[in-house]
Amino acid sequence: MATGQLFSRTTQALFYNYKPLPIQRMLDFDFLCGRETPSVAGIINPGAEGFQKLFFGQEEIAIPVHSTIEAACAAHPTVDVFINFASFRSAAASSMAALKQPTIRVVAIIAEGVPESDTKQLIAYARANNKVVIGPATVGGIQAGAFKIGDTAGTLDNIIQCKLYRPGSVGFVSKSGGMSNEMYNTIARVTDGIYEGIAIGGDVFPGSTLSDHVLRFNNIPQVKMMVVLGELGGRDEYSLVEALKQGKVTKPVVAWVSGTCARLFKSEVQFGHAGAKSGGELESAQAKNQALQDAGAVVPTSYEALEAAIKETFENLVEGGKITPVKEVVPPQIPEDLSTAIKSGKVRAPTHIISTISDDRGEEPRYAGVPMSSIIEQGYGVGDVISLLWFKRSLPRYCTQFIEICIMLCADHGPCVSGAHNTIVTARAGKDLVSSLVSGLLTIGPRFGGAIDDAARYFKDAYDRGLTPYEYVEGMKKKGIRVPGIGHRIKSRDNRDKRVELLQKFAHTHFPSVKYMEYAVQVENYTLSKANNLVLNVDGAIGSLFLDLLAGSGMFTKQEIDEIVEIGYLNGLFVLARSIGLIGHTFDQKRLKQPLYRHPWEDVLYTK
Ligand code: Q5B
Repeated sequence: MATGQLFSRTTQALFYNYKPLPIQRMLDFDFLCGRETPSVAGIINPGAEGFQKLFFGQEEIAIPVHSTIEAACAAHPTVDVFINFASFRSAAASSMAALKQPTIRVVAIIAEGVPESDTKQLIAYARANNKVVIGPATVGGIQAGAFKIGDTAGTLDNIIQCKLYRPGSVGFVSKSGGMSNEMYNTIARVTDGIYEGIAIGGDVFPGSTLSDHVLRFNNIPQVKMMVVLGELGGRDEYSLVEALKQGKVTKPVVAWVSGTCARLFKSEVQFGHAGAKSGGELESAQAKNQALQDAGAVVPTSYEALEAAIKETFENLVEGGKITPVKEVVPPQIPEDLSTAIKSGKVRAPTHIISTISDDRGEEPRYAGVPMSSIIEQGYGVGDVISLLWFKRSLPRYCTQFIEICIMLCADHGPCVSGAHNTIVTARAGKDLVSSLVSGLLTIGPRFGGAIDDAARYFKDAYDRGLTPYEYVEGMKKKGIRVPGIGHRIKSRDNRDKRVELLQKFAHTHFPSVKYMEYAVQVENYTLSKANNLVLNVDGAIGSLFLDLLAGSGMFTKQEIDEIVEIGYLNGLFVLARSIGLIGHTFDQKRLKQPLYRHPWEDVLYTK
């Protein structure tokens, strides 16, 4: 293993697998330490590329996302740390790929459950190539005031409490990540704090060992003493014992091997980590503690006494002039996330959107308060769903049936109408479904299909004001406005529109009143006296009948009816209905493999 510093205030890492939380925690730590550059230079998200927005202090930054380890390393040649958040299934392969990159020096593997045979290969490769593996099954490590791996040291509050935003004099190494959090706290209480802390992970074969890190700390001038937290099981601690005996460790070491309670159990005990099981006597916590003490480490009598032992060792170094405790600094305040602040009730923020018709936040979506399961279980139809989402209420069955009839009758009117023509031409130009659909929809307007709202507006105004059909039609003529809902290209007195007849028949049977429709028929009688094709068309029939529905159902106030007419809800019926046909025309053209449409020259009058 390389000796000396693993990290610095300028170290940058590549983060494997997109995990927003630990990355944000690293960036928040950077800000707390006053780093100038973010410690995460790039993210590797297999198969995805682009940028991820995250916060660096108060500022939003875009971190590049790469789809492969090779691409990420090529794009960030100065990055030498690889933080691997892959699952146990892919952690070994991705770690090996990272180790093989010439620029990568340190690989931290977070996953638990990496096969031991795979880890052994990683260790062998790292040793042979002078690289460092931290983990697997680790939270990572931290160099106080400089660089932090993923979730190491927990929340920002904990990091501040443990003074990890600035370097102290203690090098700490432990097997357990959870216990290292506890120890950061203990060490901050009784010393000037951590210089560097590493959790090597609880597997039987850790990528780097306790003694690897102690020997490395021994070479770092800023580290004045070491604290080691081992655990029962395995023989890792004995390599530290050897190093101590051989005089390779020149700085004071305070050590404790936890798991002394294992002897209270009658049979072999397996603790949380894969490697933490009581094996033979040599692997017991007692034996390892004794060996460490014999080799010269300061070993307390219990875990409870560890804090006092660290304190005493530190104070001796201060007294001996070997440590000048660091000057305290006040870390900057990390801006709180808006969502967290709102949750805690500290701030309020205005919303940017207001919505009243549906809600997808609960267990199931709701349309105007009605849960999806009721919609299905109670046999709601499309008309009911339209009632809920457009009118925000459940309408009586005859009303929703009327809506459904409108949708069915207007779904299509052959390939020759404006909308279908446009859709067909677009589909034949090779465009996709949505383009073909909207190109047809865009023709819906005052002349084609989109006269329903105006028909309702003008019929209502004329009827409510008591105008005779003559006064109404002639008044419109004076204003130069065609009567909306009247007239058709192919329908006439002698070739009535069947759709209009069907709508009228339904309304006569089910509606309490059809006064607006009857007025529209009187208007039609008058316009037919002018020209044969000035019939009440499908738009006029729907417009006038919807006025009857609104007024006669008793479900709407006068004010609400005025608003519906004023806003113009009713063209929506044609838009919705005709979308069905236009989609059909798109599929039809594609199915028939129709070529690009070109209008024939003979059908164009070329003139000057
Ligand atoms: N004249 C629909 O016109 C059409 C008059 C009028 C007073 C009128 C026309 C019109 C109002 C809008 C309307 C919905 C453009 C129609 C639909 C869906 C569809 C379509 C499909 C489907 C037809 C000849 C003479 C002129 C005009 C006069 C015409 N309409 N006067 N009020 N409303 N209607 N649209 O046949 O003296 O010669 O100058 O704008 O309700 O879109 O199937 O095709 O399901 O897809 O082209 O059913 O009526 O008649 O323009 O040559 O006019 O009649 O002023 O008089 P035409 P034009 P003059 S349903």
